[in-house]
Amino acid sequence: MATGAQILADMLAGYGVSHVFMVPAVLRRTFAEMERRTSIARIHCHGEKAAAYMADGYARASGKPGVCMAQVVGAMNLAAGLRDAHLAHSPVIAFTGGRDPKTKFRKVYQEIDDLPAFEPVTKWNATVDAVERFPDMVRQAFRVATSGAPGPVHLQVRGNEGQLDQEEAEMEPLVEERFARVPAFRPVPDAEEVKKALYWLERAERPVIVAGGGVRASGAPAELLQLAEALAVPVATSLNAKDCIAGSHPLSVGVVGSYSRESANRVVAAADLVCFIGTSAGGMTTHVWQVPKIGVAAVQVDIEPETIGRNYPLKAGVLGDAKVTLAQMLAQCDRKSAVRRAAWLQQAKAICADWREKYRTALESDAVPIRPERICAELSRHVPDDAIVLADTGHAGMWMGGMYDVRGARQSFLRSAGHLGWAFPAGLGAKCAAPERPVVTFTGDAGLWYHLGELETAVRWNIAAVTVVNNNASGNQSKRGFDRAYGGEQTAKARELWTYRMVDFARVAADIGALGLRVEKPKDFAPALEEALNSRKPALVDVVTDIEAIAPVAVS
Ligand SMILES: Cc1ncc(C[n+]2csc(CCOP(=O)(O)OP(=O)(O)O)c2C)c(N)n1
Repeated sequence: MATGAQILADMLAGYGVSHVFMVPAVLRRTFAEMERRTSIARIHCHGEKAAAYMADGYARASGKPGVCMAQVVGAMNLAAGLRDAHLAHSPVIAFTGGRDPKTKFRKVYQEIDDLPAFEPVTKWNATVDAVERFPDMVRQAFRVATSGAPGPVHLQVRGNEGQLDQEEAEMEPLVEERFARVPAFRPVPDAEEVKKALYWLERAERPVIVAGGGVRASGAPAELLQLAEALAVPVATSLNAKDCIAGSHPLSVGVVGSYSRESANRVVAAADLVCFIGTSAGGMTTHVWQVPKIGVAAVQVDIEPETIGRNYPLKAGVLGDAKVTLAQMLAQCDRKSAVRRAAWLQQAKAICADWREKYRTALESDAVPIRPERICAELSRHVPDDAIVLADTGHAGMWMGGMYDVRGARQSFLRSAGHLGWAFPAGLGAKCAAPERPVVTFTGDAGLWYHLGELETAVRWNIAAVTVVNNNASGNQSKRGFDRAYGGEQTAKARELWTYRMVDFARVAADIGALGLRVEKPKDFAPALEEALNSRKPALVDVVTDIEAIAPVAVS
């Protein structure tokens, strides 16, 4: 006989989970068993949404499911935190306490029916109602989270605090290693469809590849580059797949879409064939289907059948794992066809050179207050070769998507899929997943404020991630929108809609026990970043930036 708590603790350890992120009180007995039976770190956070973001950062940094937990009253806070994981196809497994059939509908303290709230943010949303179901339900949770296009899963455990874990049954903590990380399966594509995709790619005179997060999930960046090089095809990426090609690679044209680099949008707009790989070609990556225009000749490779052709009618649609498919395409492709694209490559290069020239002044700016473009350029140069870099959304995504360059295959780039405030806790989760790698998070001050309390969590656990704050005492991405809303130029009073007090976050950080460094001059940024990385402590680099700096809008 075993308790649910023993089984759950053993199974999480069996799947290789090293950290769980939670706010008590949930699955208390399981936490006691974790201490007795495993070396899993139980990261006790200040908020459930941040706990979900930490689990998400952990998952994206490692490819292993990230685990977060909340009792019934915190369940919707946790669900809110799964929104970004859902949009980003990140394998997060959320456990919550839930209603007991013996007492439901009787106005139990703190209780409502939370289950529907998890429906739109999960691939699978289920209840564990009898203790003997722990083994199969936990296995299914890992299976769903890691297979196909990955995504979040929710298990609601009976009892407002999941007290079902105290009960006993005859059960075994059997785990299936295949589902301990992404990708669980590598489906092999249909040979005819691979041939068809190559047929179109080889004949195109101005083709471009648009690579998405599926390429990273599949571990296929090397195969992507080999195919692009063999056929001489420029590569644009979604923001989610920015780390699939170095910014300095001769075929790299940048991030395409809304939070993008102008050169990528120009190249994709001029292409005569677009090859989508591991991307849903959604609104963000295509600037609401303006780049490229619907009707362009297109081929698509994806692991999800319903994604293939959803947004662009196709000449060929290949259902398969990105790595396996790209390797097959590489083995079969006609390398001689590359000569057909010499003029196109020159054109793409010229477009990229134009972009660099246009933004050189901003990227090298010595202005005080500091320009965000300069921070991005400093990060491109100075983050270590094996760093994990995270960017928040809004302006942080625009600045980093457009102005930052990944330097090589050992660097990772993770981005918020749209939720302001994601990056700081996600960076802490990423550091838990990869303690040996430097983690550098770029966020605005509005983004930081959301979960600033988690700095105490970072100090308590010595999670030595570095957070760079683009501190303009505002959410100034909103400035342009409010100018428009006021019919041209906003009133002075309208600033109350998007500005804050200027706060010295370095002092706040120091008070909490982290390293806090304030940077007011561009030349002081690189030494501060180095000091932060070397400190081996949670560190916050608070950069005072220009409130008038507005990121360029996407070109369509
Ligand atoms: C959860 C959530 N709420 C609201 C927004 C809308 N939003 C996007 S950017 C932004 C302000 C960003 O401010 P900050 O992080 O300080 O960066 P800045 O624009 O100042 O560079 C807001 C409110 C969002 N993306 N996510």
